[in-house]
Amino acid sequence: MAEEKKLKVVKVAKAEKAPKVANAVEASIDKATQEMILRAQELGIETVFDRAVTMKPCNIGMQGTCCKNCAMGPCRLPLPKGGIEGEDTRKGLCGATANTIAARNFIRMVAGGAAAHSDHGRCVAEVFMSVARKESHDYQIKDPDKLLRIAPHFDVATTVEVDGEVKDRELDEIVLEVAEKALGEWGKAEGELYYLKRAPEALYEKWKKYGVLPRNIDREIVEIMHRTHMGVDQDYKNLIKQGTRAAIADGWGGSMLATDLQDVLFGKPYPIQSEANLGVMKEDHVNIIVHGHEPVLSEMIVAAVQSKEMVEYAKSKGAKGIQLSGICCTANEILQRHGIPPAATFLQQELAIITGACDAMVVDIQCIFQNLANVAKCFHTKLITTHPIAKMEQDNVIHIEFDEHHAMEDATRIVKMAIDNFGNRGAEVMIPRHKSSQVAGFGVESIEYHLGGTFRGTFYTLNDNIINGRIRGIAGVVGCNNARTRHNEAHIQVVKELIKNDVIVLTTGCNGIACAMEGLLTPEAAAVYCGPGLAEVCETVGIPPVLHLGSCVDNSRILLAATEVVKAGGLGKDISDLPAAGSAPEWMSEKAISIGHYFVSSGVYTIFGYMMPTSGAPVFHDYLSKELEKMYGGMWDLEPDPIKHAQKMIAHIDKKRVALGIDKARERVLMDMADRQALEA
Ligand code: SF4
Ligand code: MSK
Repeated sequence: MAEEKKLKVVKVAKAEKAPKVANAVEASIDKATQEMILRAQELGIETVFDRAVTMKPCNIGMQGTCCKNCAMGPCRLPLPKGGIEGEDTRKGLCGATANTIAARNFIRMVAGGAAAHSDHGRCVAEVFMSVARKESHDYQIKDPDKLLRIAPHFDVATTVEVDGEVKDRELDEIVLEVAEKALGEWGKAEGELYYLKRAPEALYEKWKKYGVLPRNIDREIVEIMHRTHMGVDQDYKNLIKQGTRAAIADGWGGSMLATDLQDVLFGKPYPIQSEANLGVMKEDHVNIIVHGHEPVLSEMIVAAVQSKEMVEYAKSKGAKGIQLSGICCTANEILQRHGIPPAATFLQQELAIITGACDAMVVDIQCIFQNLANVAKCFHTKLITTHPIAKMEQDNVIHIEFDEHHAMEDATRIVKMAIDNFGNRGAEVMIPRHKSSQVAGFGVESIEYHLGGTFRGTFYTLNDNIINGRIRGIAGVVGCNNARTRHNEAHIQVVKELIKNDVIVLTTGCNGIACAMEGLLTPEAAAVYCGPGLAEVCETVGIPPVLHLGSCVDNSRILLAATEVVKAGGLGKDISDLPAAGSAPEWMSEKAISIGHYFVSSGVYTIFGYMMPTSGAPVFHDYLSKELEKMYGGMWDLEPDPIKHAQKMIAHIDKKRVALGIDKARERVLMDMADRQALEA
């Protein structure tokens, strides 16, 4: 009924004036997305792609120079046409300069991103604590090995001396002590974050020298909100210093804690085969889609859909089974650990419902369009919010608040609701046939295993191949889609250009899903898309040229992988010495800014596509690149053109190869320990 009503309304509207809609081919490079944009338009259902045509962004906001931090504003300081000549006299009512305003806005974005990642981490730490206290019976410690790996970083002993004999400590004791220390990271009164010492020593010393060692996670975020309040910090250098401290608290704190504790609870990822794109949905199955970021509930949903009871129940309702898939980083979490296929990137979320085959979409936190509720109204889809901090105002949205104390019960209720809804589908289901195979599930440990082997158990082989030039360098390409740019185009062009030039790519987030949709996450892709050196390494070891490391919080895995490369030797003493670069070609979220800034502060050349929200304050904008590079060795850069973007990364990688004296090494040189020591000296 709802669909009929909607269609009628649109027909009337069309007769009066055809609404402006997106051109499907210009909106996305992906065939499934193009088909579904046209399908949505045929049904008269508006999507983000159409709204991007009808609503233009604010130019001054894009430049980062609109301040609304008090009721005397908003004060808008656009860059004059032709740029600034002479002194920059622009100021807000209070006298705030363009640099102050842009820096305040920028670090508020860092605060937003760091808060999102870290609050996610806090939720995981709370579940971890409930497991440690044996208050939650649906979760267990699945990966004691990972627990033992992280415990020493919290100064938690894993052995104990009894009568002069060293014995393994009880696991329960270790879990509880790690849980207490981990939870303390959000609000401890003294000291600094434990994990900072996991960084290369040279990097830790830089942070210390510049006074940016985070004290606790919450404090750094709160301090940003204080400093950016009207009339407080009015020096862009001092403002960005606090932005740096909060970003480090995200990357080496909240995000890294989220990743580690999730690995301990749910198991660390190992390479696993799967598929990607809307074509993973099945017409004759109950389709449940989980969307958002936290794996705490989705882990339970994975268990529930695989239970014999639920599968039988689905069959009793006429379905052949249950197809679980994901969107955004909840998808990446369950992909990495269970091989559950991602159905969609960020920009395809509405399209998943428009297939008409989504029986339930279960959302948790972050990157969820409120318009999902409007789209769901046109279909039978149950849209279920599950998190107390993320509800929707529309009356068709069901809220089932998830609680770790009865996790399996909540998950089963949700799965049952989806099964009961299977019979309510309308006649017109259209699932695009497109999907691709992928091998995902990489992490620091599995890279170590694949590229180092069990004998060495380190990153030596990777380093050797970088030193001998088969692998030119390492790139972290991550981040969102943005409806202001053609969906997936920059992601794919940047990655293809990098691997063509022998740069191995580590991916997370929606870039990972985009690469999977394009078929770049298979070992076979090496022969098709890579330069000869990288192709040879991938073929020998049997890995894809693009390694999927997981979700947004798993960018912390990239930091640790880079640290392992430093430790393995031969490539300098710090992350900033490595032939490495970071990129977010289609970024959109505040989390991307926080990630970008902790990459930069960790010594990584980091380039964004689309735009930087600092361009209206040229002095501050320059400071983010030139001055930060002098301090931390990493810098911000911007390049919207994907090929030039990748080329800038390669130029940086080559610059580092020259500095390391490995620029001429294109022939394979087998290094023995003496060679390595000579290089390290
Ligand atoms: Fe304007 Fe200053 Fe108020 Fe910002 S804080 S809105 S620049 S008066
Ligand atoms: S989901 S933050 S759109 S990567 Fe992590 Fe994708 Fe960006 Fe959300």
